[in-house]
Amino acid sequence: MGIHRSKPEKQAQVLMLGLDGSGKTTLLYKLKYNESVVTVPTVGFNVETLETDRSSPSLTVWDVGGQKKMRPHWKHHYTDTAGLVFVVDSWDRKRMEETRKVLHRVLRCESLRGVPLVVLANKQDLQGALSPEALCLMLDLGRVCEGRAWFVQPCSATTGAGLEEGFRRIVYLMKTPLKQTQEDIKVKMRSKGFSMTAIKQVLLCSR
Ligand SMILES: Nc1nc2c(ncn2[C@@H]2O[C@H](COP(=O)(O)OP(=O)(O)OP(=O)(O)O)[C@@H](O)[C@H]2O)c(=O)[nH]1
Ligand SMILES: [Mg+2]
Repeated sequence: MGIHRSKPEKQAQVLMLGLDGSGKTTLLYKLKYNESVVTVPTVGFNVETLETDRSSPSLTVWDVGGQKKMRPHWKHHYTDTAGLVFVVDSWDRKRMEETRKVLHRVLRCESLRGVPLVVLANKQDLQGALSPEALCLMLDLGRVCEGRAWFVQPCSATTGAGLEEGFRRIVYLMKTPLKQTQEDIKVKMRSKGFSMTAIKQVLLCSR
């Protein structure tokens, strides 16, 4: 799926998933109202509209509860999803294996085939948080994201750092065919004088 038309749609659905406690609700309200809310575990979902630039559709963002008992409901949101945002608690190494399994299961769903993915490496404000590169490896993203556009964005829902970039990235991936995405990154990095090694490293995190 995705948005590959010259005239933008008025709105596009972005589905935000991730384990319970990864920070989905906190970041949704930080983005929408620039407020730090005190959250309780989401039972059901929250939905908010985020405006983007004029040439892009506004985003209807669905934040669905991530507790185990909520995960069977995720699939009901897949059909109209144009972009997937998967939020990870980068600090919690103990739950990385669970995170990997859950993410892989989601990505195997036929109805999400080819849907672009942004992994938000959240809680970067905490000392000892895993880097995006480390997350790429631990979640085995290179292999599981074969055939889809993807990117790992470091962020903090507490400070707000990286959140807008993450959602700008999902809009970009939804609008841009996969090959073009990689080419754009290469050209931009070359023009800024980055070495081929650095470019390859970035492409590893953004196929
Ligand atoms: N330090 C830090 N804490 C965060 C960050 N984002 C969220 N938290 C905290 O993590 C806890 C869980 O956040 P939620 O936003 O409720 O998590 P959730 O992903 O919506 O959880 P479910 O609704 O159960 O799926 C809260 O105590 C938040 O304050 C962050 O970037 N940094
Ligand atoms: Mg929540």
